[in-house]
This record gives sequence, C-alpha cells and structure tokens, in this order.
Amino acid sequence: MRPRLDVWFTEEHAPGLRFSMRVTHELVRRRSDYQEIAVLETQEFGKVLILDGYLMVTEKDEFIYHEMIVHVPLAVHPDIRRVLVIGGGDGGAVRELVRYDTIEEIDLVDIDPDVIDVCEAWLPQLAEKLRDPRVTIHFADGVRFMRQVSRPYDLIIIDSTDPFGPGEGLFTREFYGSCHAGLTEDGILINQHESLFYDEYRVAMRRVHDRLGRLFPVARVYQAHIPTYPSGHWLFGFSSKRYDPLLDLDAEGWLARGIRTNYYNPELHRGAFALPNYIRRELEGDRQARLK
Ligand code: AG3
Repeated sequence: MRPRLDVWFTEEHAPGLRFSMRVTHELVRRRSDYQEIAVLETQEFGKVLILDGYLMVTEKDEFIYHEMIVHVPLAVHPDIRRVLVIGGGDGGAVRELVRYDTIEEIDLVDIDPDVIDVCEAWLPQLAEKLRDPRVTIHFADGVRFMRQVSRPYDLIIIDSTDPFGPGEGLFTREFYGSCHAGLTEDGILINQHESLFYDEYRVAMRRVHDRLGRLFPVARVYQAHIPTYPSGHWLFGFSSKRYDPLLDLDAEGWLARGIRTNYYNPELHRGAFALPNYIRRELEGDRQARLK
C-alpha cells in the first residue's frame, strides 16, 4: 500500500502534552493586523478555526461551548433584551442569542474584521446569524469599547481567546470594572474561564475569579465538557448583580420557549455548577472546600 500524505494540526496543551488532529485540507491561512487566522478541514472535527496556532472552534463540538455561554444566563434572567458579546467574531454566540425573540439588540465587539470575514466565508454554521437585523458589529478593542458604554446591557458575554495576545486585556480588573458599570442593575456577566487542569492558566484564572468576586455579589463558575480544548474540561464564569444561577433558574419558562438544543438542558444547568473539589479549592481556597 502506498503511504498517504499525513498532515496533522498540533496544539501544545501543556509542556509535556500535545493534541493533534488529521487535516484533510488547508482552506485558509492568512495574517491579519492582529493574528494568524487559519481554517482547516479535519477528518474528525470538521472545519476548525485556529488563531495564532490555538484552536478556537470546531464544527463538531462548538455547540457545547456556545450553548453553555448563552443558554445558562438566558434561563436565569427573566428579561434579557440588550446583549453585548465581546470577542466571538466567529458568530457562534450570536447564533444562539438570536434564537430568543425577546432579545431586541445584540452588539458584537471584535477587534479583528478578518476573523469575521473568514468565518462568514468558511464557517457559515457559526457565522450565519451575524447579519441578523438585531445585530450590530463593532470592530474595536473590547477594553476601549467598554470604557465608553452609555446604555447598559442586561447581559455581557466575554467570548474571548486565551489570556494573552489580542485578548489579554479582557482578563483585567479594569475591564471587569467597566463590564460591571456597563450592566443594568440586575445584569449578568458571563466569561469563558479556561480550564484549570493544567498549570498554565491556573493562577491567572484564580485571579480572574477573585476579581469578579470582589465586584459582583454573585460570582459562580460552571463547567462543560469540550473535547478539543485543553484537558477537555472547560469553565465559564457567571457573575451577576442580582440573580443566582440556581435559585433563579426558571426551568419551565426556559423549556416553554421551545428552543431545541444539543447540549444544554435545565438539569444539566443545575449539574454544571457542581464543581470538582480540586477546582473549588483552587477558586475558593481550602477552607471553603472543606466546609462543603
Ligand atoms: N474561545 C475560547 C477558546 C480557548 C481555546 N484555547 C486553546 N485552544 N488553547 C473560543 C471562542 C469561540 N467563540
């Protein structure tokens, strides 16, 4: 048998660990003003978007991330009308948001117009709703955009990259402070919270949780299983001025909306806030973990 050309995309998830997928086609590879953008066709995960060598989304498992970043707050807050997505130029979060007819306005702020162009051209499964009439796209730095928000939002979603490169500012105290100021008095802030399994971002993410806990009366973390992200176990932050993600969950109200999902459901919502002890300890300190 003749050997076939064997091309693989590899991301280093930890200094001693690599994660690879077989690539069947390289569809795009382009340098924007901010980063290197690539879309590859892979054997197992469909098309994948890669920024500066880090895998951002795959067609096969993006539903988990985007459903969890959107439906969790929407099942808790009874009246979300104005939403801001920071990052998220792939359009996955927006696609889930537009399924709610009660949402009136969605602002999307992404620093890099090329990400949106590439996703509209190559990843329509994600980007298909970016032109919905309720959506306004702003090409801007999220940190700067937040400094000048005049009308507050009911929900802000930080759909960022990892805490370095163009997205670094989206993990700072200043930025969270302006998110807090840019929310209504019962607003919710959701942030992608990385994984704590490998050492790389553990300390940074503990700091993030601490910063959010100082600003918001409710600051919780929830989890999902995402096969292609480092460790396959991913966290999200739920910070809120009023609503508690479990006490205020309106399971029946959410089910009555008839939104068909592939991952999210209200039972899973409850379970997602039950964190493994090593994460509780990391985020809350040993004392808290022993008490629970
Ligand atoms: N944002 C989080 C991606 C993190 C992946 N990290 C990594 N592969 N090292 C995804 C944005 C999707 N809208």
